[in-house]
Amino acid sequence: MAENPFIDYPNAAAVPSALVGPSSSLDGLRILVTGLGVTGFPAAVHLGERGADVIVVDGDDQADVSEKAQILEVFDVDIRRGGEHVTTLPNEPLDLVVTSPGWRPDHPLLLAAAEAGVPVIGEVELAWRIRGTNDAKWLAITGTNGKTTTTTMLESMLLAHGLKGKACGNIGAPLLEAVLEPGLEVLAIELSSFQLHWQYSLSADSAAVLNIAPDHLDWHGSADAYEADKARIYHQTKTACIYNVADEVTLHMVEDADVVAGAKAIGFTTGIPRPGELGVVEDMLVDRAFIPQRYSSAAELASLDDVAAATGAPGREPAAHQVSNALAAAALARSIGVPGQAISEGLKNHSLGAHRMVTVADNSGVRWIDDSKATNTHAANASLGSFESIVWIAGGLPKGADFTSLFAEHGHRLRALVLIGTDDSAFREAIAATVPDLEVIRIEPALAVDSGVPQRRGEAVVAAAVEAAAGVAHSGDAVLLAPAAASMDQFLNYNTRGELFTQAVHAHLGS
Ligand code: UMA
Repeated sequence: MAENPFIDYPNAAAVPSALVGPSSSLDGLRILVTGLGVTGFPAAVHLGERGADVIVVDGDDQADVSEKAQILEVFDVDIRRGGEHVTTLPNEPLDLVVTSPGWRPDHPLLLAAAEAGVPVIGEVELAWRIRGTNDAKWLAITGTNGKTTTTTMLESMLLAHGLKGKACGNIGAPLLEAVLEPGLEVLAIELSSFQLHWQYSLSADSAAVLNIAPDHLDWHGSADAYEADKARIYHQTKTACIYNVADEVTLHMVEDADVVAGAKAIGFTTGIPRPGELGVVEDMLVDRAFIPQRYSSAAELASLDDVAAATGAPGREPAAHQVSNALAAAALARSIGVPGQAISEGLKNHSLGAHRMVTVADNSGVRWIDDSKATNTHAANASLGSFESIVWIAGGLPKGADFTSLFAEHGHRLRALVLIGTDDSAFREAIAATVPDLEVIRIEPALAVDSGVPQRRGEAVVAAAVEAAAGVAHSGDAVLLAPAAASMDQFLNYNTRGELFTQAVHAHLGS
């Protein structure tokens, strides 16, 4: 288990004290926001609106930001775009840096901030400090996989109980906007390890870590550092720290966490639960944690059929990882008193998001599956385990991952590998070590650099991958886009990668 992560923030105490609550004046504060994306834009608007002198920097000077610029202009926010603005700090003196999650801690600009003694925080820290427009409860979710599904399941359960709940955070709806939205009663917050890295005073009502497998090693530097950042979610939890009984790392995180007195450790398991856990008995999800009679009985919450319906597989047996996700969501909901009936209703009303094991086409016995959301080996492992014979489309930004165990476990089901991605070396090494005879079709990367700026040209790559897959697939095969890697080397994000794949499949089939 990694060291306590709350020791390496020498500058945390230097965060300006004016930054408390949603409305105090920030006049006179100079704040640098790194990134003009989903996180940086609302941060710059909010800080500018409160009177701070805000500079926003972004290395990309190609994206169309005209609408954002128009709004930021109202608050005199100074926007500086292009490589030359992100190599070091601006010349102006600074009181604070608010960074976007995609910026690595070893980014030269963030290293320069540390060197200059300027405190750096992320959006979660900022949102925690300024909360107060609503009095919403914070239910926080992290883990390597299943975060988004668990977050939307939780939101659905809250809504089924008549609560004004909202899914936000890494899911794509900025947390900062959610804390400023009047009337919200509960926030279902998906948090990534990147976001957790830059926060240190969050005190969620309840928090869950779903599972831990190595991911984002390039960003964090090591598996220990990744784990330590994930563990931050439990810091100062007030009501329930929810962990996965099957993943003891998550239990150790709870044991090591510094929580508010009275907070309980609650496990979830796809087996029969012990007191203090949620789990499965026959075909029912049950609660032996949040009921007074937990030592003698269990409360029924929902059925496995409800989980199947919630995950796009009505009438079938739900996948084990989806049962886990549903139990984690149920535990968070139960921790604030949501009744069993709303857990069941919430699951029935829920549908899976796009690019998660979506059957795009079923033609001449070949199923075309979009699981572009499988951006790491852990997710791809679950995906590959779902089919008997596969033409696998994989590759992208490997994020320091080792693919050996994927090939060792699933090599026998692979008819061929269609390899996309600008850097295929980690895949090549894994194949050489495990399934050297596997047919590999390499698709030429399409990343081009114009005037020093990378242009993502994934469309041609995906079209070529689909043609190649069609050439080797037999009836009974699944052609599976489950890249086991991030998309950003050739695509804007995994959504774009999945959409382009879907279009290419339809174009190929003429459907
Ligand atoms: N940028 C630079 N230099 C850098 C990195 C980024 O100039 O070194 C610029 C980019 O050009 C961009 C801006 O900074 O214009 C912000 O980019 P960002 O990558 O920090 O992303 P945001 O648009 O702020 O979106 C982030 C999350 N992105 C990442 O963590 C990479 C979104 O999660 C999240 O939905 C959003 O905040 C709201 O919270 C996406 C994601 O891929 C879906 N998350 C990873 C995952 O789920 O695995 C963690």
